[in-house]
Formats: sequence, C-alpha cells, structure tokens
Amino acid sequence: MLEKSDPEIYKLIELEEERQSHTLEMIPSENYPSKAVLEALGSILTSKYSEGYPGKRYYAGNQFIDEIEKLAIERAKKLFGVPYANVQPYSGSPANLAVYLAVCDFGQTIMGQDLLAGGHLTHGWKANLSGKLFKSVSYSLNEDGYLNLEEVRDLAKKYLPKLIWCGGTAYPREIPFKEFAEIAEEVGAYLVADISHIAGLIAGGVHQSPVFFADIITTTTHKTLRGPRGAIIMVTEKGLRKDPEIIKKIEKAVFPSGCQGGPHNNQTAAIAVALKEAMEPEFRNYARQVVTNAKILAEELKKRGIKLVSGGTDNHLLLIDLSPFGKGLGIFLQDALELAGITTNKNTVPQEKSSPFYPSGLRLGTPAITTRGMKEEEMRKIASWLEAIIREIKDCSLPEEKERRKEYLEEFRKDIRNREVIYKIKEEILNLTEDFPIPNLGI
Ligand code: DSN
Repeated sequence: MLEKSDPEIYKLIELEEERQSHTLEMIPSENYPSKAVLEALGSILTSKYSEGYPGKRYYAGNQFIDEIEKLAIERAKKLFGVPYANVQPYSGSPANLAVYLAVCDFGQTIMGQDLLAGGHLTHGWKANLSGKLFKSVSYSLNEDGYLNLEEVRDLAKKYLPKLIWCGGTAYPREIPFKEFAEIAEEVGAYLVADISHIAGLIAGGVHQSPVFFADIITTTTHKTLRGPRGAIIMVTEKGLRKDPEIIKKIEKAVFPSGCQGGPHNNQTAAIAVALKEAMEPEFRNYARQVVTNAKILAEELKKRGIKLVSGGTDNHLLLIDLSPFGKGLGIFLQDALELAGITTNKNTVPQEKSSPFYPSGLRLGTPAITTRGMKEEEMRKIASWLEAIIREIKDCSLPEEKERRKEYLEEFRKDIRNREVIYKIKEEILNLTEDFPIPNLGI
C-alpha cells in the first residue's frame, strides 16, 4: 500500500531497515520492539481523541480505548509492583516535566545528576526547561566514575531541594536507591527515580528496583523495556504515604496542565503489549543476557588495555574513556565506528577536559544486539573490532581553534573511510549481521 501511495517514504523506510539490518546498533538507549508491538503502534487507535482518563473522558466513543488504557495501567502496576501508573506521557521528557508540575512550584530548588556526568537534560540542565523553571543543583561523580554520594548529601543539606532525581543516561553502575532515599528523607525531598535506561533490567530482575525507596518513578518504554516510544509515571506506596494527593496532582499535571493533549492510544496499546512481553520468563533471560554481554564486552576491552569509566559495568552500557590518548576523541571514534558498521554515540567522561560536543568518551551498550540473539562469542569479536578502530583514531588530535575543527573532521572522515581495517571490519560485520537478523523487520 505505502509502496504505491508514497514511494519516496517507502524507499526511505526500506533504506533505514537495510541500514539497521547491516549494522550493529550499540546506542544503549535503542532497541527493537516485537512485531506485535509494531502492529499495535500502526493500528487505527491513532485516530481517536480521548483526553481525560478511563471512565472520565472529554469525548464520546472511548469504550475500547478505556479498556486498552486500563490494561496498560494494570500491567505496569503488576510488573513494577506499584499502586499507581499513568501511561499517557508521550515520552520521557514530558513525563519528567509532569512530575515537576505535580510536586514543585516554579523557582523551587531541584537536584539531579549532572548531564556531563551521565545525568539527563530534564534533571535540571541549564539549557533545558527544568534548569530554567527551577533552581537546579547538580551532583556528580567521584574520580573513580562512581556517584559521589557524599556530595549528594552535602548539596541536599545545603540547598534543601524539593525534589531529587536519581538515575541517568550514561551511568554504567547500579543506582544506589537506598542511599538516595536516606538523603531525600533527611531533607524532606521527593525522591524520583528515572529508570528509563534500566526499566527492562528491573523488570527482568537484574537490577534492583527503586519501588521501596523512591516516591515517584518515571520511565521511557522503548529502551531496555523494548516497547514503543512512550513513557510511564508511577507512584509507589512510599510516595502515597508522603503525599496522599500525589496521584491527583500527577493526573492533572499530565493533562490538562502539562504539555500534552489527547493521549496517543496506539502508543498506549503498544506499551500494554510490551509490558505483557516483559512479564514472560523469556524476558528475564533477555535482561540477564543484556548484562552478561555488557560485562563480557567490558572485560574484553579492559584486557585490550582500553579504559572504561568506573572500570566496567553493572548494567547494559559502557563508557569508553579515550582521554589517555588526548582530548575530544569521542567524535573520531564514533564516526570511524559508524563507517565500519557500529552505531554508538560520543559522550563526556568524568572530569571532562573537552566539551559536550567534542567529548572524550564513547557510550555503547548491548540491548539491541542482544535482541538479535548475540552472546559472549559475538562480544569478543566486537571487542576486537573496537580495539582495532581505537588504534586507528588514537593519534588524532582535535584542533584547539574551533574554526579549524570542521575542516579537520572532514579530512579525517575522507581518510579513515579508505583504510583497509575499516573495509575489513565492515565486511565482517555484514557477515555477522546476516547470521543475526533483526527479528521483526519488514514494512
Ligand atoms: N536520548 C536518551 C538516551 O540516549 O539516553 C535520553 O533521553
């Protein structure tokens, strides 16, 4: 149908499918949802307006949408063991904004992990609305790459935030929810755990849950949880004890006070499908393998003398620290890997000496390649390719003068594209991806 009605878009989707098929997707926040999730996402449910909540909508004709949303809610509550779940947020950033609207007044102090130390934009980064509407205080990492809980406590006592975020986007270690809860209790703050990156690991039983420690939990649904793009806000029993009005406040904050209108019902249905899948025993095996793969990859890289932030990983992601070779090398490695067929992203490292656009590290993870069925043996191969490509870029040096950088990088890309090692690895990756097809491709 699409092929005939809109061949341009059809072709581009096909090309993207081909790109995904023939490369290794190692951005740790990306994953492949099941065909069933995609089916729900592409359904007629997208036609319906349904502002409000099940049983109290602003439009008629919502009897089936209500049932779908109730199923998604019940599944989220069961999977994460919480008394309340709101499945309507369009994605992670609006979900986090709704939490602010529910529990903070503009201008109040909030605290979160520094973006440059693995936190998220919405946890108070100055360029984000959360850093403009609120006075944000950031905590960071120790030199060893682990969270500096002493600093968290000192800052909390000094600034008395209304809300403390824990959880990040580029933190390879277990989040110490209990310690965060103690600090939040000491200063009377709400503790909000943003588990977007690790939701699938928590659901699969391979990362501890914040359910006994946080008051509120937010998560996206498309990362390790392997659902469609979307998000969920949950309230814990602890949160309800702290603030018996919290559910009402969150409902209102999502709609009508927040930044969204009608829920995306096709997305809600797809979230429900993904939550059901995450309750299956097979999902526990998947989550375990994600972590096993990340740990093997970390060990293999370390054996090859490659430095990792915090010396390894407890979860699905790794941060390669290229600073022993020089400043700002992340972009060189990211681009060289992309040419060879491995998709990752450049990332800052603790005590970053360069800038967020030209950082000195690289973030990579195992959720998507594990969905393709890759295991220990493939991780060893990937480690050897990473080592070979790091060798190729380690002597690059980012020009100090900002004006010269663009030109230097263009030259670098032209040069690296033609190196034999890149061709060779690209060929090997093509062969590997043939053996591990993405389970659910095909428009
Ligand atoms: N963009 C997401 C990530 O890559 O971690 C966070 O929002």
